[in-house]
Amino acid sequence: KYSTDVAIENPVDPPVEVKHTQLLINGQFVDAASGKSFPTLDPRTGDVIAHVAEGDAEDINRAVAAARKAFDEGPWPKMTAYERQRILLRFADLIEKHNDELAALETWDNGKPYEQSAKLEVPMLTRLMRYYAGWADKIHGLTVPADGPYHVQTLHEPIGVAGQVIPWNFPLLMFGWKVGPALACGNTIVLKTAEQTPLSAIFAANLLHEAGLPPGVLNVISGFGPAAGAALASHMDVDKFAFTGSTKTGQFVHELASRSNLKPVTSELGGKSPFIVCEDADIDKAVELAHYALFFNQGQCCCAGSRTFVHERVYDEFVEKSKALALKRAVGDPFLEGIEQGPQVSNAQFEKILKYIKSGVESGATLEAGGERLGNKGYYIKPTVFSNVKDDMLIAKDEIFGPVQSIFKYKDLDEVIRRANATHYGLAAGVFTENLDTANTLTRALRAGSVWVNCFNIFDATIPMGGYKMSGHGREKGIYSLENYLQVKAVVTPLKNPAW
Ligand code: TXE
Repeated sequence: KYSTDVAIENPVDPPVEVKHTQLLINGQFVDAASGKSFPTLDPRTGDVIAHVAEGDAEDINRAVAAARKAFDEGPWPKMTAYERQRILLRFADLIEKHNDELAALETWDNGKPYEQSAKLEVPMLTRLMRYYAGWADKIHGLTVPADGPYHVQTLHEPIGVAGQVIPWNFPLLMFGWKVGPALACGNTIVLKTAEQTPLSAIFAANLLHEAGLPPGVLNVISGFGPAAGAALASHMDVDKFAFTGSTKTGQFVHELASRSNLKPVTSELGGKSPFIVCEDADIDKAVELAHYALFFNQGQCCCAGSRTFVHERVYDEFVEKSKALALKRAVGDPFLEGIEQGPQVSNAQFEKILKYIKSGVESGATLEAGGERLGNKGYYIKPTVFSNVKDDMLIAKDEIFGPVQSIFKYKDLDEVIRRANATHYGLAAGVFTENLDTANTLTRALRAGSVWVNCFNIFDATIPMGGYKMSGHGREKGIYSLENYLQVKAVVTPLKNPAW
């Protein structure tokens, strides 16, 4: 069953030291203007890992001024695209070199399995940086065949100073998704990390300077949302804002951005993604993928397959097998080998999830597995499975963001399409069938930014990701992410001799 022994009561020593805890402004590590700091906690114990400088509006002002200067006076936007590309490539090499150190910081601060950080996420960050380095010298405008005696061309220019606020569930990947396209396009940046997980991004930003990034191009502020994040979203000198976090905060920052200087906003917000298992699906594979779709990263994924819809003919078998898989999941100290699930990121998230589990039981869903904390220390929760979940229950509607799988029963395709789409969210969906027509019908009918067929959680650097409806605006990764960081300028000049 769960790996409760030594692993939770006696946490192992993380194989890394914390080197950087200050703000990074204009290429220098500095304290917060207020002199304040806040503790970042180890989710395995609730103990303090380190005290980190606590940036607020004044530090945001300092960082924006540095980014403004680096943009307006250069050298960054004025360097050749090839020079920018080479810095990003050197950065990727440095990430690779420091893979294990970055992975250990990520796991210590966030609680995710070290193997996941070291073998999947840090390598994905390296890959992302090489991907965006590749774009740096391939961004250019068009020649336009306008009516009249004019030569018309478009210039694709960087938008300016980008403000970026990232969450705690994938601190390094969110850093990469935001910083990569902004830098490739020649922008400068002020990035605010999440207060739960400030450590890995400061380390990565320092490597980027080691790779040759000029001062002021990337400024990193640790701090809280209302003080630092809101100041960034509403700053008059910030030209573009990008946000990943909750839908509620997303609505707020969209408002701040528009009320200040109408800066464009891209946002990646919550989700309640359907995972649809048809009667002809390969059941064992679907059970495994549905489990992975929900439990990956302790269930703390914006695109988690948190509504598992299963056809009535295979429902009982599916529930039995899902329960068995959840009971087998290896939960424990994330630094130990073979651990699949660590603690939730914080006490607030831990409490929120336990409240949802209680509400699931009270509203009449069947608790098949888990349903309570694991051990007496830290923020561990047993992998939880509910069957007989009804659409009007709270656990069916709200984003739980934890290791809680909800399994629903359906009869036919039209019904499941209607129910899958009956949500304010629209981030992702999974479709499990061997029938091409069924797959085509579902992929077209589902209102979601990503539809994975017979697979899930495929996050390649080239694949765009983003939401329909209240899951956000715009796309990250892939070619589509570049337009978030570019202005298009139309340049029109008269032709002296239009015949030629
Ligand atoms: O989110 P917040 P929280 C969802 C998930 C989770 C819930 C709450 O359901 O349980 O949100 O998490 C910054 N102005 N997601 O409270 O508050 C904050 O400092 C500007 C889904 O952590 O949205 C952090 O950097 N910024 C999600 C970031 O916003 C503000 C990932 C996210 O915090 C701010 C995380 C403000 N007023 C949570 N207030 C996903 N889409 O992957 C906070 N922030």
